[in-house]
Amino acid sequence: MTYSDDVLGRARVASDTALDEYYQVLKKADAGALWTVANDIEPWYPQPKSAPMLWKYRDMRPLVEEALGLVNADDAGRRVIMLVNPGRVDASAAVGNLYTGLQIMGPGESMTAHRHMAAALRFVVEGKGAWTVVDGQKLTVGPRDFAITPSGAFHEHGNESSDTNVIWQDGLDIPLVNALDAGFYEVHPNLYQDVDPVPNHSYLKYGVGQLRPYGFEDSWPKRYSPLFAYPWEQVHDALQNVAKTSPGSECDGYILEYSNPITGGSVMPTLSAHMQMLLPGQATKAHRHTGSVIYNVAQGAGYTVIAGKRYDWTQGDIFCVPSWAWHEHVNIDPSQEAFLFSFNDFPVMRSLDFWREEIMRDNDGHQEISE
Ligand code: 1HN
Repeated sequence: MTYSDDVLGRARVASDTALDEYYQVLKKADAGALWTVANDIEPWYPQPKSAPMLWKYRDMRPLVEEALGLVNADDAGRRVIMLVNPGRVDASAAVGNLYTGLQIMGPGESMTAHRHMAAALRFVVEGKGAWTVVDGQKLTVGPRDFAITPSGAFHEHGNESSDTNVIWQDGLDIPLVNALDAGFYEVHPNLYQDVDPVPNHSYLKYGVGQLRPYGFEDSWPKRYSPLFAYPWEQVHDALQNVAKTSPGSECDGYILEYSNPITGGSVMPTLSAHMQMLLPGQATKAHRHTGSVIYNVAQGAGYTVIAGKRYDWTQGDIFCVPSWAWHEHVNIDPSQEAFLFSFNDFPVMRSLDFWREEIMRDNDGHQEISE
């Protein structure tokens, strides 16, 4: 494929008065001439409306805390500050078809249960005492833990600490669900779920790494993971271990996907998530792929070059990579690893056969940095 804009075989009808009048007539008939839009609606390669973005936690945290004093969580439904891409304001998307926000819960707060078509995931940024009840199972989550709230699963949550706020990042596929006009929403008929008396039930049953639950397959017909929460310590140890065994990925350092223990696949049909580790001083090579990614800096300091521009990050910062944008990561700390949590819509890309990836081979695999 070539990426030139001016070639035979592409729409190139010059405008004239007769045509302009004809276009007006078509418009009145709720119709249009394909050749006036063909090159835009069938680009040579993905042309996301989303820009690469970086939201610094030191800027966002005070704004999120301000909401605590301004709105009651249950009045708001959820007390969430969304991160909105300037190119995707209409869809409330942070990038592509992914939504993200920072949710704050004060000590002792709790919210009522609901469910919706959109799938959600959480990554805890700070605070102890957070819990969520998903499908009737209570999960307790702390900093850097990851949890899922699959499509159609009732969920409610709160903060049972007496003195600290909890801030977690929500990730949802809302823009995708809305693009497909498939959104449903339901408040729990009793406002709260009946809760399984065993906390962290899904972890006790399915969270045992290489020990595959035997004989439970038939009882889990759902397409999402039966394991709802993934503790940070395990992910951290697994990354340290895998780093002893191989040089890792040239574009991602050491990277693990949170997976469904029954299938080995992504945690949900529309969203997947990763944790990756960059060794002290490590610089990866650039690649680009279809699918959008939102990162949360779990630990460390460094920068990511996205589409030729450098974005410096430190713990708690959130940044995004639009589909098909070149990106490469650098850990600037010479003595400590950096950890990047991320989530993406790769399962959608793969299930529709839309997945494409390219590794940069020019310039020793690195982008020219423009600013
Ligand atoms: C939602 O249900 C939650 O349950 C958070 O915490 C953010 C954003 C859009 C739609 C539903 C939650 C959400 C959301």
